[in-house]
Amino acid sequence: MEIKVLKKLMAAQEADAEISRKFFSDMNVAAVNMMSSPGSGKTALLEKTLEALGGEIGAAVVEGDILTTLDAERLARFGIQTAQINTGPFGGDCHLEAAWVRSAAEQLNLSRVDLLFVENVGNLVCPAEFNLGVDANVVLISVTEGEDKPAKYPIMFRSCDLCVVSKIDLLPALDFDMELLEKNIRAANPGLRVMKLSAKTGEGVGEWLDWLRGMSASKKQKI
Ligand SMILES: Nc1nc2c(ncn2[C@@H]2O[C@H](COP(=O)(O)OP(=O)(O)OP(=O)(O)O)[C@@H](O)[C@H]2O)c(=O)[nH]1
Ligand SMILES: [Mg+2]
Repeated sequence: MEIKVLKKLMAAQEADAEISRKFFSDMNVAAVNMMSSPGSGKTALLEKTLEALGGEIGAAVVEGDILTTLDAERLARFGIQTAQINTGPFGGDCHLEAAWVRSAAEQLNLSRVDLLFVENVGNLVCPAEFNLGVDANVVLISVTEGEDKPAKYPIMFRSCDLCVVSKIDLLPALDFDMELLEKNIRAANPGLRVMKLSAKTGEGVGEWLDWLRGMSASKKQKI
């Protein structure tokens, strides 16, 4: 019986994800879901991205946090539209769900938006289980988290299209084995594309921006 209930719940999530996929497609936006442990650098990378892109690509952000609008405020400084989802008032969920993201996105004027970033709640476990119907799922892992994370949290790495290894400017201060991390990533998801970058120094950010340009170009341009 429990299994049946769980199946029904997840089937409802998948149905919602399909509605969102159609919504993003109708709105002609490329939706990119950013996931990671708390503090891996999702907002910092978005800040760097918005600074580097300027107005080149129309962007907007749906922010997910248990409480606060701190990250949305950091990103609104770049003159983009932001919509905040706080899960705290309704149970403090540690992930976002497709219907919530769609409702938040519906609050935005997407007529000039080509790229819609979703910053998920900082968590390496739960967000991976919820299909948001986006165009791409991205996981960040910072070099301070340890090489073993893809082995310990494989579902996240399996459910993503891109893995960003962040904070590489800190490598000289750490005993971090990049080869071991990459081996663990490949074991979790052999085909997963990996990019290494620092939002602080900008090293490697060019490859990320090119990937975003490709995502945006896969949709009809609005500007
Ligand atoms: N040295 C260094 N620090 C970074 C880099 N990226 C982020 N940080 C720092 O890491 C901390 C957390 O960064 P955030 O961007 O807030 O992380 P987040 O993933 O958005 O965190 P949550 O939204 O709380 O899950 C901040 O103090 C950042 O300044 C980087 O590339 N290099
Ligand atoms: Mg953040």
